[in-house]
Amino acid sequence: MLKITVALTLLLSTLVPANAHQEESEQMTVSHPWSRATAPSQKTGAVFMEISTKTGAGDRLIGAKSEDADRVQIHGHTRDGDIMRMRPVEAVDIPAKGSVMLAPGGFHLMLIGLKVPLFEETTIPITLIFEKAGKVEVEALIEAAGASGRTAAPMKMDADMKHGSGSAPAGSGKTK
Ligand SMILES: [Cu+2]
Repeated sequence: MLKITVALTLLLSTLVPANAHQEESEQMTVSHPWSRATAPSQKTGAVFMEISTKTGAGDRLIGAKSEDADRVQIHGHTRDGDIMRMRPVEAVDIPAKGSVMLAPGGFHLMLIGLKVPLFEETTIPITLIFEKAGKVEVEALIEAAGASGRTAAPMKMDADMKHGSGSAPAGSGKTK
């Protein structure tokens, strides 16, 4: 019986992809934290993940840090005309018994002043700071430089912008 269990465990650990890792604390689950490989000259990087609360109260991500970066900011995106710009935000609200996706095109953690290049298939330690849950340590997996991530949110910008791009029918709004 034991042999079967061991075999099964080995089989499972082979099947589960490396990016399925997650960190759990009493109040939080952080699923698949990941970032992209960087060139040696690149001093910034973005980290993505899914954060879920298990409690009925919700929580807020209010900060983050990493020993491999000078500082880590929480960034969001806002639309500025046709351009999506990222900018620091104070916090990310995690709804009660809900989850928030930090994904390309949306919220992310910005690594500023990277001390080491991020190499594919290594990890970078990140400390997440929550208002209620306190510190949660995660290891973000470094994926390929161009990775969009299993968790990538679909980019809807193109479709949305088409509304305004066509020219209005000639003479609309005017009477002859
Ligand atoms: Cu950013």
